[in-house]
Amino acid sequence: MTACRKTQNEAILERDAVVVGAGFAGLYMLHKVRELGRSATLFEAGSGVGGTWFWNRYPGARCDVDSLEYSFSFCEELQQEWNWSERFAAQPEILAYLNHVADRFDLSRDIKLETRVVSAVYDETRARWTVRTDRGDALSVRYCIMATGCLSAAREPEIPGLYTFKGAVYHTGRWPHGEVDFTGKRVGVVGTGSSGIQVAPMLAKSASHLYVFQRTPNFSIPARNTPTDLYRERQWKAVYPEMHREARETTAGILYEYNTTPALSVSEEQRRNDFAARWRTGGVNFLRTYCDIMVDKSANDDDAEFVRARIREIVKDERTAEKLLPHDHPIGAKRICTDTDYFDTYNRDNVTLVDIRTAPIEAMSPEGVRTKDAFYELDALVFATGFDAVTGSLAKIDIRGRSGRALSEKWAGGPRSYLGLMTAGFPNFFTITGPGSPSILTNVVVSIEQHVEWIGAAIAHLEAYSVDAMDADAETENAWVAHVDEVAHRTLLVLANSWYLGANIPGKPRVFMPYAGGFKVYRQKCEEIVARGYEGFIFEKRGSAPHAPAALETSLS
Ligand code: NA7
Repeated sequence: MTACRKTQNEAILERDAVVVGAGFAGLYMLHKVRELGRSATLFEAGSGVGGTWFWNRYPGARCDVDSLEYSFSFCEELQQEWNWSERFAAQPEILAYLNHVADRFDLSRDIKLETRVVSAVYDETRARWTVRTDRGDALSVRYCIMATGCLSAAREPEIPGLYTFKGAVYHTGRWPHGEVDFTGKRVGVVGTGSSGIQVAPMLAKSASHLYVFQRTPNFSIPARNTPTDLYRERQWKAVYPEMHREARETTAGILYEYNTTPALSVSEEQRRNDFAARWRTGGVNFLRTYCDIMVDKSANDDDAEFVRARIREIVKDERTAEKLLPHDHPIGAKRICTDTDYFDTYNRDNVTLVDIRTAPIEAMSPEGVRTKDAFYELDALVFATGFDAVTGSLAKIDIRGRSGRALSEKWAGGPRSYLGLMTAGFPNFFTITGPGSPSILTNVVVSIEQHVEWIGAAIAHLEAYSVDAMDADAETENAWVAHVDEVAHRTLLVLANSWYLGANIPGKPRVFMPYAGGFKVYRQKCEEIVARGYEGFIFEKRGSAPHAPAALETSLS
């Protein structure tokens, strides 16, 4: 339904749904809402579609999930017609894919670019959301769907004097369009997470000198990227739906080689051989060498020691190698990185590792960076300092549910949701890959598809039975939040100061945000909850109801 309602001062456009964000999640959600015969507007802050892959266009940006798996499965023709050129696609190719998806499904006519949603307010009397943007749009919708992404609120450190620096400053998560030429420049990179580890080797190739400012050394596994194996691609395409179905039966939503053997049940020699084999194959599959690496500290220590030994082997200068060895967290407790020649980069004469753990950055001046014990003259500075993950983009929007309660207030002690899909007190407000769902611990495209399909089915259900509003039950939500926390504490994931826990943002409550119980278990729970009549959800129905099924009737409040 599309209509226009005039209030005292403004025209408010009426749509069935608003979708916020035009990444993988938003594009598929828009398509899904349309499939249901409902109207939707998608607002996107960027000047193009692509979400994470629109913004993170820094040199070296690349996915760490196999391209054949990091793509949509909802349309067989789409799967068949798209050809990936590499095992791990680089950012431009993923962005081209998402543009292709937008064109193929004619999504753009409902997408408003360069428009940031600033508020979403629930009106209990009408069971509708009023959504406003920074361009003056006002939309009244039944369904408010946040596809804002887990890694989209880029974070720049506050360094005294930063704005006096006369060189260029970049953030990997907000990289400019067009070529940035570092030829002959003295460049600094702050941060050695995935982005820093990907961008540093690229910058080292053109910069006259590259300084990598490292606060915490990180584990990284060689990606071993290759051009697409055409034989393998043909094999996949012959059985694409089966491959995706199989992936949905796994812990990570990825067809890794999962080993069910505990690490310490085999000999030390066997472990060395197994780790070495996975190291040779490359990729994050490395963490699946044994089944208990993320739950047994001794198994994890052994794995970590193997990687440290490889770093010592690769990096020729011993002092640099020692500084690069991660010791402060279990391997995999921070998102494992994959790289192309990251550690080798330190063998170049034009690359210096600067340990800012022992001598922190104190200030910037027009000429460069001053640490506690030295000054580094720079022409450009690249922040690879990460994101206010999972909740950061939602926190930027003034979201108000029942009785005008702000989401920021409800989540002041950490995000609270039921299944990462809904949060009690915010009816018809859905989050795709929200906190409390497996999201970034999985192949996020698989998680996104599962969420979009779940939300689509919920909307179809509400429409079929003329239900006005669906909400999470507060008690059930409390139980889910406790469960998410408890599951995380069964693993080693909580032993790092990671963005999973919000530990990278000063003042952010330390709560493990994604659901660590695995994709398969989570998906089954979601399906069972629906089969039991949307157990743990509350339905509100105002007008006279047509026939409602028993399951719906019992849950109507
Ligand atoms: P990450 O993984 O959060 O890494 C950020 C890096 O920046 C990390 O090494 C941080 O060190 C460092 N950092 C952050 N703030 C500072 C300050 N103030 N000073 C010095 N160093 C700092 O972000 P990425 O963009 O690399 O990757 C995010 C995800 O995107 C990744 O996991 C993939 O899933 C894709 P710290 O470890 O906090 O000491």
